[in-house]
Amino acid sequence: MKKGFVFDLDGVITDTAKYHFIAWRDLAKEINIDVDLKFNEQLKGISRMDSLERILAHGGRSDDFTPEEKAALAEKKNTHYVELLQSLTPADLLPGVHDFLDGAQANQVPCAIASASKNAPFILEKLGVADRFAAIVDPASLHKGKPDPEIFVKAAELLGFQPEECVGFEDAQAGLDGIKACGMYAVGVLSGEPLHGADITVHQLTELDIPELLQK
Ligand code: B16
Ligand code: MG
Repeated sequence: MKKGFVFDLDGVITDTAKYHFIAWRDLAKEINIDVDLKFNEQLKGISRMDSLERILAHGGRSDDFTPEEKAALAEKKNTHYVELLQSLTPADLLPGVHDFLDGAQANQVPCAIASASKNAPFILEKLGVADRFAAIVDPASLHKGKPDPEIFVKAAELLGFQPEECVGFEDAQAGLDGIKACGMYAVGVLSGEPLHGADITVHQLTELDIPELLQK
């Protein structure tokens, strides 16, 4: 019997990947690196600094910047990203999310957020669902990013459960690998790219029956 739900944010609760893309693309352009939508796929679920490192490697510029310059580049991207986030409203919840969170509440299943994003609390406020989550893992408190399972173990712990007692929801392969590595039941949320290793995949949370899911 499952007792808690652990959600990724970007790609599961809302689609912020499009804003990350615009902000990274514009930043990369300034340093003469081209980032397209296909490349952007591999940044999903990856932390801000790791995303920057991947972009620099992609452009063959890994050794061209000091740590201070890299921090400034990441900060610049984030400032642009946060500007883009200002337009978020509850209408930006992905289809079925609102009803699913209602269902979780009705079934007395506490929910947590396991997102690599340091902007998660702000995004949840803008979406009007911050009060639906009993816990939000602070990514700054982690030693390793996804695909390491640490963030999911921490989310379960904050809910007061073992990872095996939780269901994890992810749209990115890195996150899904983390969920499986700690023994959580994994729901893969498909958004184009195939996902490997999920216990079940859906296109929208509306496809799931909560009482049935809790029996897994
Ligand atoms: P920030 P998730 C991730 O969110 C995004 O998918 C990834 O593209 C981003 O780099 C990361 O958050 C960090 O975000 O720059 O806002 O701290 O999928 O783990 O919810
Ligand atoms: Mg995601």
